[in-house]
Amino acid sequence: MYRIATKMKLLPRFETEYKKRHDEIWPELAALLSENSIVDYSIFFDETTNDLFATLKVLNPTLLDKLPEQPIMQRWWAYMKDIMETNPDNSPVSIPLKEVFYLA
Ligand code: RM4
Repeated sequence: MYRIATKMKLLPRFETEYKKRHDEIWPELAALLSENSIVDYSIFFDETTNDLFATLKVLNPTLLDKLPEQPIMQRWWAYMKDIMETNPDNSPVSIPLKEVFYLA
């Protein structure tokens, strides 16, 4: 089991819309994430900076390598790009965070 944390950035004034889209997450995207061994996936919002803090657990990290090329993932990123900071391939700008403390 691997734990991963990343930071993404929401564009200003889209908190409600971002939450709405995730409240209505596509069942096929949720299934894709599960199939790729992602569990306990949360995203928190920092309203002072517009940072999104994502934390998730992965049972098999090698599965993550192929996730960006999956058509559902590509469609989701294209759908989300109007409200997040994104890379030229539509993936969200995602900064990996280093763990400095863990208490099981
Ligand atoms: C986020 C972002 C991530 C995706 C989650 C479900 O806004 O697009 O890449 O894994 O949604």
